[in-house]
Amino acid sequence: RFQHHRLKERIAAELDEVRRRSHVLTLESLDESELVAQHSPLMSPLVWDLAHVGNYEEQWLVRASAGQQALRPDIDVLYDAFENARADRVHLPLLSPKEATAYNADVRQRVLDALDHADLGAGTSLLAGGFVYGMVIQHEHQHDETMLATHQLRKGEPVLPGIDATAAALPGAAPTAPEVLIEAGPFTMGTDDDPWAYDNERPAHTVDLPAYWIDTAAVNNADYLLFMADGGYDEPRWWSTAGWEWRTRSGKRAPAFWRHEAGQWLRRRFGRVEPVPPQEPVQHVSYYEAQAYATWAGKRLPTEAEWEKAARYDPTTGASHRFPWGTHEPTPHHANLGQRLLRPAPAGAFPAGASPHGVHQLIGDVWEWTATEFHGYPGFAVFPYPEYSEVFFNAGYQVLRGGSWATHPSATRSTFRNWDFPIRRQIFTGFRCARDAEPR
Ligand code: AVJ
Ligand code: FE
Repeated sequence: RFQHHRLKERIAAELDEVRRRSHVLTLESLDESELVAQHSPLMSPLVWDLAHVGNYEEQWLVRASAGQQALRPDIDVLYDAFENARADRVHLPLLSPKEATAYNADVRQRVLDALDHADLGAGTSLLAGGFVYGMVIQHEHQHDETMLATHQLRKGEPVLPGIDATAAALPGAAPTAPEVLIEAGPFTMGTDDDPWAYDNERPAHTVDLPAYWIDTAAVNNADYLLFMADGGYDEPRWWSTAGWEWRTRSGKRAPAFWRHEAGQWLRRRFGRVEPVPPQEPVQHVSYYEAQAYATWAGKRLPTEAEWEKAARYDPTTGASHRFPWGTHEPTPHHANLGQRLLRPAPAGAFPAGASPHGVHQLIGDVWEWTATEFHGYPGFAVFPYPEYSEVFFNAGYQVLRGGSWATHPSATRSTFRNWDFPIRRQIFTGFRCARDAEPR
């Protein structure tokens, strides 16, 4: 009982925290005309995300869990992501920012009332261990990261608090070795017992990998500029067939949001134009650009299993942990998460977050492209609905791992799987390289 009391307090605090962040990204930073505008055909109007997270919360915590009637059955269809493509949402009769805020508050009040009486005991129900609350909290955090991508695509003056903070407070020594060897052998991938893990992270299963090398840091802007200076964008031999097709069709020759001016590379970050910082991990590159860089460097992208082994396997005990550093919840010493800095940090800034093998910053900073297409693990079972994961399996999505500086600590871990199309660049994604230990 005491345990559940603590869990409920944590759930209520996390619900409150995520809503505050959603409000910073909407009501507190932009006026109504910008909230209802389409900043990019890739993204929803921000006011859609705002009411969508409330509608999702209502469906799962008010209706499915507490068994109550729908507050606004008429709006479900507007906020169903499968009914309306992102580019079309601006044309729907959406709730205004004021209406969305009132609706969300109404939902939240019912959720907090129901939480008081909820039985979070054992069993396989939605409520067991607080799973469905974790699902809803993580969902809103994921939309907060999506809303931040909308802010990045938005034209205009900076509006986000913290945009002028520098990364200078994060020195940290660069990792001593550029890459480490992960010995051949089995490890436990995925999880059976992580209380907030999504269905796609389950079940735990043994994967036996040959030995491989993996970089201790993500590829940084200085590295990436060498690839560009070496004509990387003009050499089909570095690119996959699909990648070269994308490169020629799109005409892209640099990461998104970069521009070359008066002999130097600048980037636009949330409306602020600044020189590209050489030591920061490169971000806003497509899977195809990541692949081409890796090939040019004589390496390749890690598979998803290689990434996860590097991020959680402890060779001295044989155990797989929730985080590279072990089981401790992420703190600001472990990783660059949670939109504290609005940018990735240089290599070595989080020595306390390194893995037992000495691989740095696997969690936080930038999502990392892997060489694996999103799929279900052996023994996968839908829980609680197929539209979260299953409908995206084997459908041309590439797995992303680790979380970015924009990801909240409760919405990532070493088993967490994200996915997107290989051409996408608005997300906060970079990559690290790997290579075989034995010639194939
Ligand atoms: C896991 C980030 C790919 O945003 O499409 C949000 C998360 N699912 N609402 C997405 C999600 C339903 C999902 N990603
Ligand atoms: Fe959603």
